Amino acid sequence: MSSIIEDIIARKIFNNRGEETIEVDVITASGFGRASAPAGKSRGKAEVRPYPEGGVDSAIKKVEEVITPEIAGLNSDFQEEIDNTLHEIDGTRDFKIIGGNTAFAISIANAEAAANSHGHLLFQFLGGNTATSLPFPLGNMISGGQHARGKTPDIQEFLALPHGAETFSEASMVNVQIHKKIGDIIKKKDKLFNGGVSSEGAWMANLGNAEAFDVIAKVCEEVGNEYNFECGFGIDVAAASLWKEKEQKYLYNREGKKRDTGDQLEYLLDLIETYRLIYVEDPFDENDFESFAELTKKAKNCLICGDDLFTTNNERLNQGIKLKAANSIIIKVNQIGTLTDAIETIETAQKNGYTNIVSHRSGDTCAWHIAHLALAFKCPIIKTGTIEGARIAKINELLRIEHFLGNRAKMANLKIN
Ligand code: 2PG
Ligand code: MG
Repeated sequence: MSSIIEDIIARKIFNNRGEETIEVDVITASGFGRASAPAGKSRGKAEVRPYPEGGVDSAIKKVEEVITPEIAGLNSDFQEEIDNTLHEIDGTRDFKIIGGNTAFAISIANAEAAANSHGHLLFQFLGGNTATSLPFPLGNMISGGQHARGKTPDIQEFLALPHGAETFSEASMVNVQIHKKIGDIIKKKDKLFNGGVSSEGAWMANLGNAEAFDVIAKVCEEVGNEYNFECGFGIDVAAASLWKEKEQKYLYNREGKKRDTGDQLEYLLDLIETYRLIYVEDPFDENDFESFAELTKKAKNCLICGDDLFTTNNERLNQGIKLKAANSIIIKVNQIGTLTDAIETIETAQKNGYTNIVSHRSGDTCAWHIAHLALAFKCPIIKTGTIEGARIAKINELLRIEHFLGNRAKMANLKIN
């Protein structure tokens, strides 16, 4: 068995939005790995650059002309060495030269190729025998903000989290039921509703924020009662996309309201209390660590999560930890570039009592690697939508893993602090 890399092949494929993306095959002497890069719509400003100038075509050229000659011959077992080599080849902090998505696809394909060369599944190769805890699925049900068009809510995502489920199959089934029931209610409420969904498969409907809260609250309660366990819910405000720097206000277009930072804090605390939200992602602009900290201090029994705030970046996370800015973090490997970079951030989060939430992007492919990362790195939550091809690919992979683990499978230890 040899994990020595013989070749890297890069090609252009599409994501679920029909945007071009990069896919990479890493071929070792006795194995193979394949990964493709997702794409964000509401991207954090501190994310690495997805592609070099010239886009996917130019990224593919870089793989052929510059990267493969350096990486072929290395051992895929040594993930850090592969990832460091990618950094050395690029030489910039934000992967401007080769593109963060290029680094991402090679890094993840390499991990899979190494696992495959040893005849292991990815989650076991990376996480060992103790990787048996399945994450709770945080499922997007209603889309708004930059993820939707028309008269949709200002808040980007309304998400269910069936944290009382005993198995992953049960949790994912509950999310499917919630999605369906919300759709039925919207159809009844709005005769003109045509069943439109966003790229994450969440309903894209003529609802204000308050209506969306009422609908998801009612349905989560109903379905939770049916299944006899607690099903909470929460939101991704994606507040950086509402923030108007000049006016120093959050603009809620649909609601016709502007909120300054103080109003925003009050509004969110009120929502958390009224709807018993257990999850609030990016409640403030991505540079407002202080207001994040205010909310984290004041909110009870709620995960306050940084996505654009941290961009999976260890330095930004350390800054947040110092300021007590949040208690959970979104992990999107392509925000930072390589698996090694993401693992560093995951470990910092774990050491500091943060909840790691491994996440898809709004533009995604049917690659399922994040399902394996959740188990390998003991992330208690996976944020990966509910229904839609690229989301189902990840959910189904977790169902396969649960089936494969049999009675060793258990749900992750999730604390809503
Ligand atoms: C987010 C994500 C995924 P995007 O804001 O959390 O839902 O969106 O991939 O567009 O950054
Ligand atoms: Mg987000």
